[in-house]
Amino acid sequence: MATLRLVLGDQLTRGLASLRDREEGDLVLMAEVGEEASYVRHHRKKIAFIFSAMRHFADSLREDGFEVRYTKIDDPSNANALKGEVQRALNERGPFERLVVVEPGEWRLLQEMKAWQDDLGLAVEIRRDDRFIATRERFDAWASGRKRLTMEYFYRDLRKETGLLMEDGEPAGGQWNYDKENREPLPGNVDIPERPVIEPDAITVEVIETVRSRFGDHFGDLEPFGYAVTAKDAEAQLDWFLEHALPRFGDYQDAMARGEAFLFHSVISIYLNCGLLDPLTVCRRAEKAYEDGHAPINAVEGFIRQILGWREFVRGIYWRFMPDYRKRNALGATRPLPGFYWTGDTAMACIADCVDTTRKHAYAHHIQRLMVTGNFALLAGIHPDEINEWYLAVYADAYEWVEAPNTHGMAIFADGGIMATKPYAASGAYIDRMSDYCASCRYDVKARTGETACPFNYLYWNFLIENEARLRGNHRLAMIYKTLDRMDEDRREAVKRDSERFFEEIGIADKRREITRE
Ligand code: FAD
Ligand code: DLZ
Ligand code: SF4
Repeated sequence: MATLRLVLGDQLTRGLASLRDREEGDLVLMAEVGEEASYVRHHRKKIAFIFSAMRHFADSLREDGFEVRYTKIDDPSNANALKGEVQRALNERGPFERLVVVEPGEWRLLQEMKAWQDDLGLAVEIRRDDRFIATRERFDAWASGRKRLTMEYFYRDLRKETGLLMEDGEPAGGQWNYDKENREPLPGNVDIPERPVIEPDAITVEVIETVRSRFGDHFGDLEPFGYAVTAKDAEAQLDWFLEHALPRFGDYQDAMARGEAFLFHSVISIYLNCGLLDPLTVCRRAEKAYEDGHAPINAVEGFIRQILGWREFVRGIYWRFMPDYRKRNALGATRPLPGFYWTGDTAMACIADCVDTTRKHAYAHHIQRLMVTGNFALLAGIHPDEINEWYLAVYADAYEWVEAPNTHGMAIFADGGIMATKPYAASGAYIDRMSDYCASCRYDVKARTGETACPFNYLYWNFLIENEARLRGNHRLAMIYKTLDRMDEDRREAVKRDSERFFEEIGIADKRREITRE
């Protein structure tokens, strides 16, 4: 009997484990469903990107001889849920011997799928997702027995195992990590290369119209739409990055500039995460740029570390610690998300720019996510559920396996220190050093308290005061708490007063959410 093969919206890879052993009579099922598009209110550009990439992928499978059943979001008989679509396929095209699917990237959906066998009365085979460089078992073997899980050590092991940037068993250039050379602010005279934009084809245009009419109340601009939606075009975007931006990626990796969304970043996470690009191939291409003398070691090592190091590491963390991971609220944060995360309507120039970029492109680069919107959520004590939901919804590359460790762990320290040894808290001085935001801001980054002072400045100390009982024991914060100890009572009071006033102003002072678990 034939096999039904379900392919999800982030599984658009020709060599996917569920597509490898196809036989005559098998049917591939793909479905645009309301449930996946709305379980968080995804950015409209993200939905358009995924639906268009899904439709192109279905066409490419048909060209390769697969029989594909594809349900569009506006199909009147759409069950609007993945299980419902499997059921419809069974009713209309069955019987099938089994359903084969690759494990999804989110815990909630994996749990749901595990119940399908009983619910549907059909054998369900959930295969491992082998589109990562390290398996989940590889990560667990490395992690077990260790007191601290440090990305750097996992990364070095993977460097040795893959041979990436290794020369005679030693790291290329003599150092494992060039992080200290990745922290330059942007000089005024630097030329930012112009990125190629891909014109939407007829399929994408149709999808954009459908998303416009069905998801009108979701956040984000649909147009202009310039992302690749096929593996071929995603590869061309990678080629462009390797040629034009990689050489300076290392120097300006942490820099931010007003109105400049992409700078020297690759903008490939959206393709990697839905399967249009392969992580190991991307790393090998970058390594080749170093070997050819096209890009320096600090750029290539920095780039490879993000993919071979961080991307693999966060995936390992997610699956090792879920579902407990997302329930943690180590700092007992309870405030609701301020409305300006959606509207950008704030006098804080840094936040306004990051929200603007996010609204336009469903993209912001790492330091904008970590040190601006993430840092603000940390300092203001935003409830983890609210800020996680925002990150999961607004970025086109967001799936919980990668979003949660970065947001819940790295940005807001809600995991209590699994991802980071201390909270990434910073005052306005950091943002000022790494960007040109403060020059155009209504607030004064040099002022520490008072109505015109940069809110990051007093919120920083208020955060340390509010969390003193939880954080004073952290030896990496010892110096900072010594400084707080030396702070006179008047300044402490001013910090608390300014923070309360500011929370009032932005409408989050009294609306506290319940803490589920510290
Ligand atoms: P580049 O800067 O060019 O880096 C190259 C690649 O490295 C990226 O494409 C990505 O695949 C990988 N990478 C870099 N940093 C990380 C990281 N910390 N974790 C995992 N992979 C990384 N990344 C996502 O893919 N999805 C998310 O939902 C996501 N949410 C984030 C939330 C917060 C609060 C923070 C601080 C970071 C988040 N990141 C997320 C990580 C990072 O910001 C993005 O991967 C990166 O900005 C994507 O842009 P790029 O492709 O231009 O990356
Ligand atoms: C993100 C997303 C969206 C918006 N829509 C769909 C969809 O309609 N059909 C589908 O199969 N997948 C979609 N996805 C991706 C899934 O949400 C993703 O597969 C899970 O979150 C697991 O990572
Ligand atoms: Fe952001 Fe403060 Fe700088 Fe304004 S002054 S841009 S709020 S860091």
